[in-house]
Amino acid sequence: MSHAVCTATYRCYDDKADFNKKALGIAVGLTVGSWTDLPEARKAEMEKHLGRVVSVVESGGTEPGTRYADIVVAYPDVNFSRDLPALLVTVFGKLSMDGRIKLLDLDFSADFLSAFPGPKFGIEGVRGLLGVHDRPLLMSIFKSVIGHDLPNLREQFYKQALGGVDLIKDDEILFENPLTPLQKRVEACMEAARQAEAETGQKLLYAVNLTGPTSKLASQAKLAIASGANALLFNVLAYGFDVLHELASDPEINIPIAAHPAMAGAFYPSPHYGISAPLLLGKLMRLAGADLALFPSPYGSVVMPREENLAVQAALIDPALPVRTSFPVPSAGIHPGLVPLILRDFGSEVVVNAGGGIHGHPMGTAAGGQAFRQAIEATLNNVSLPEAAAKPGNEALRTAIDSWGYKTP
Ligand code: 1AE
Repeated sequence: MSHAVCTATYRCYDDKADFNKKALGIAVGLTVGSWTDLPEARKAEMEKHLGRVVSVVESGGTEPGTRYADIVVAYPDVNFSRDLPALLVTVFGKLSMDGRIKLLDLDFSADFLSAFPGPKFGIEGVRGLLGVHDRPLLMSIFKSVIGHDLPNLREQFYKQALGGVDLIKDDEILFENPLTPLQKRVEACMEAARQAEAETGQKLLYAVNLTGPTSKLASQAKLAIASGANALLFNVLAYGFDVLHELASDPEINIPIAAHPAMAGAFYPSPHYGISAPLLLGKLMRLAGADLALFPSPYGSVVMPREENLAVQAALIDPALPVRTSFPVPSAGIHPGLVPLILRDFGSEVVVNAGGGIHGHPMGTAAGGQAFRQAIEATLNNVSLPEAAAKPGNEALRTAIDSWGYKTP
């Protein structure tokens, strides 16, 4: 009789190991513990709990450190509850500390997936809230937030909003603090958003950083909403995927959640250890309910290889996963001169996101946003950035590319 399973794909490096034996050790060791020593009657009872090796594909050379195998193991659903902590501890709990092994991917049974509503808004929902359907979105990140008071933050917000951005997010290092407490921060920033909208006619979402002890997060989120918040930022990896899942599943938290990747570097960059970027920052973020998922780009200051980056994007929008898509937000060190590369790689379903690339604009913060919007418009119209920058009215873009340069795809 076949049972529902979730499968894990690992890459295991070892110069000498018998990889088939290693795979069997994982499948048995992480499920029933031991198999051959069991009496026949017990084997029959335990069969439904037994992990199975699906495949072992060996690769690499004879040079030391290059021999590896990709191992796929199926884990019976009956062994774990329908939550990510249970699945992650099953497939990569103790194993994550046992030699050079990296978790590359997870595939979930339909029954396991049924416990996950995924993002409440996703790409379409976020676009719907903003009323923008025909271009990539633009997000601006607050910079210089610690030690600033409310009037200062409000002014920064207003200038960002005047630049034509669609979203503004808190910096991830802005926590609950006496100068700009959550409720007052939301009230001040949303007031600035209304003031800017009266001038620009443009709606925007403000993703306020949801912080503090886990037990208070849901009530803080509801307080933010009651104060007028229309989006949240959340440092998912510091809290765990299950916390995002709880927040995203709460019917009263009915605003988009942007997932920040802080701490992800502790998990994905090694070829030998941790969890792959597409799984960590793509599939799991989406399953747990991220409406927008931030991750490093291949072009900016914190760099992820392009192939890996596109695999993160693919996981966020893969139609095979039966939940809404998450907006890909390649980030860190982005400036207007990189827009053609971002749009080449991500198409239109992307949020262009910048902090320093907006606030550091020589003509000021509002011009920083305008330069990005001009770069996006030019690229969508197949106009090169230097050509667009030479046009009347595009001084902001001209100054940006004079400052930071530009890249042609
Ligand atoms: C990968 C996350 C990027 C981020 O949160 C951030 O603050 C970027 O700032 P800039 O654009 O590098 O200044």
